[in-house]
Amino acid sequence: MEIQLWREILTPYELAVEELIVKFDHLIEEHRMQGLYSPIERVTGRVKTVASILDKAQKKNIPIDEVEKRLADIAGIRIICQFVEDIRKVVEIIRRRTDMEIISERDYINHMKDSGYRSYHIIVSYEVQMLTGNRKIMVEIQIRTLAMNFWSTIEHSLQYKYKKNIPDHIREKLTNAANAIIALDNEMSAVRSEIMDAQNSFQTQSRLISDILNNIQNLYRIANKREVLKIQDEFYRIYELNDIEQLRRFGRELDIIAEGYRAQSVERSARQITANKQF
Ligand code: 0O2
Repeated sequence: MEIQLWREILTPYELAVEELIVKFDHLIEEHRMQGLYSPIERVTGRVKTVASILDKAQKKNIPIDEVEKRLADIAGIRIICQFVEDIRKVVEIIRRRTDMEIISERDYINHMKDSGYRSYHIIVSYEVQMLTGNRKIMVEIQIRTLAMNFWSTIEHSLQYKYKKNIPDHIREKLTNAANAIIALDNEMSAVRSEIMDAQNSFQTQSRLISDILNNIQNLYRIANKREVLKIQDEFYRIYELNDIEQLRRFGRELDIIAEGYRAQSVERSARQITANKQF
């Protein structure tokens, strides 16, 4: 098949991957904006290369003109979670969505592959709107923890290096490492609530500080310079105390002052959302 034709074939898959990354990234953002712990840590995606599609088609005896119908992972999304428990939550989120329809699910977490590979796979049907009309395509979503991802990335590169014939002594090490990953994920689960508390309080604090700084910045424009400098010094003093309650109280008092100056911009959060999207 001509390269140009492959480009055309892969265009809707590229669009699907881009759209889904934006959607899952936005879910992370929504959780954070509401002060909630996000079960999704990060999202990546890729469209399989033509070489890799041809390779897989050949191995599975799939004729080229049936590749789109029979290869479910031309478009792939990878969702990385911090804890094993988060994977179930992400699966529930995907099940509830109306913009994608689940075709199949594979649980390689409770049913680890012989290689030691662990991950939760969902194949969804996802509609993209192209210039030429709407197209429903299959997308494979892989959901796994940071630790599982570490293992599978290393194993994947070794498979590539040894052309899928990994020597026994390395295979053995990978099996040991896979068991260590299970133990690590279990250990992390045991301290999950403490880690989540620490992360939540860090997020609350950084949101509070950013609100205070926004208020001070707004006051700079309209209030008396000397008064704003005094407020700023007070902020630095309280900040150094490292006491979230005092910071909260200061934030509330500052809100009242800013309100008095009509400086507390209602557009603030809208502007913050726009800024986040630029990254
Ligand atoms: P790549 O290079 O990541 O795209 P099947 O439905 O069982 O006939 P398929 O499609 O191989 O065939 O399904 P499976 O086994 O669920 O694998 C889908 C993808 O999961 C693979 O895609 C890998 O990305 C990942 N995967 C599966 N098994 C392993 C494993 O043992 N090690 C690692 N590192 N990844 C694995 P590709 O196309 O094989 O590879």
